[in-house]
Amino acid sequence: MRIQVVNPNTTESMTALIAASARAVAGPGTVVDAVTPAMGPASIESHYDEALAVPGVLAAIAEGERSGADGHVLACFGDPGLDAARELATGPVVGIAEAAMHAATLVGRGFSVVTTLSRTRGRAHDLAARYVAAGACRGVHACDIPVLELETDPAARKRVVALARDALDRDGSDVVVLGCAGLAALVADVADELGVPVIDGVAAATLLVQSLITLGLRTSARGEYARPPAKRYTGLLGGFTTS
Ligand code: 5HY
Repeated sequence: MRIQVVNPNTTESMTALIAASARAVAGPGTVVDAVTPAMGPASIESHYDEALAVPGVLAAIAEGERSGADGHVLACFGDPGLDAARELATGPVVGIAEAAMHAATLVGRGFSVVTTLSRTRGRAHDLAARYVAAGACRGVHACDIPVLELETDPAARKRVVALARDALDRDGSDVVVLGCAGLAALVADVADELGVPVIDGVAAATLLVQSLITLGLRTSARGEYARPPAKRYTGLLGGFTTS
């Protein structure tokens, strides 16, 4: 099977990190195609970034469909464009926040999210309210390291571990969810230091899509996720016109 893993931001080094996390868990019969959108923000740290990431994500989903992808992962913790992507896809589409939060509820009673900028905490709470039962997400905490500095900041690892430890104590939680695709490389460090399940959404989403495909499950084309109605789009979005 072929799983397309879309990095919704346009930073190639993050796409490479995401690809490594996905390929580390994918089964022997699974090919992971990691892609960077042709347009969009260098990183996603605000509602504005998230909105402007969606056209590039949808173009990547459409291209993946044309090239035979059996399913898709949206590898940004805001799950940008998830529902619209499901309207374009035949196979399953899973966001990394969605997968990580669901996985967290299967291995603990309450989880804490550790993410990047404080301003994105509200989005994580909104997604938790959509994906999991009330009370499952006990708190969202930000290390306030910009997404693109996670790879270069020598203090990132230490700060993320300390924040996760503090989050577990303050929230009374027993699982940590890493709230950024760029944190995937720290999953083992945080788990070893804290001795609790730590979940990287890239790996969780890759295996969830792989499992759904193995089960023969595709996105339902009946009702809300049916293909969008034919529409003319103008200006910069002219290329999205559907017939
Ligand atoms: C991500 N931004 O996973 C999110 C992290 C965030 O460019 N990739 C990004 O803070 O929402």
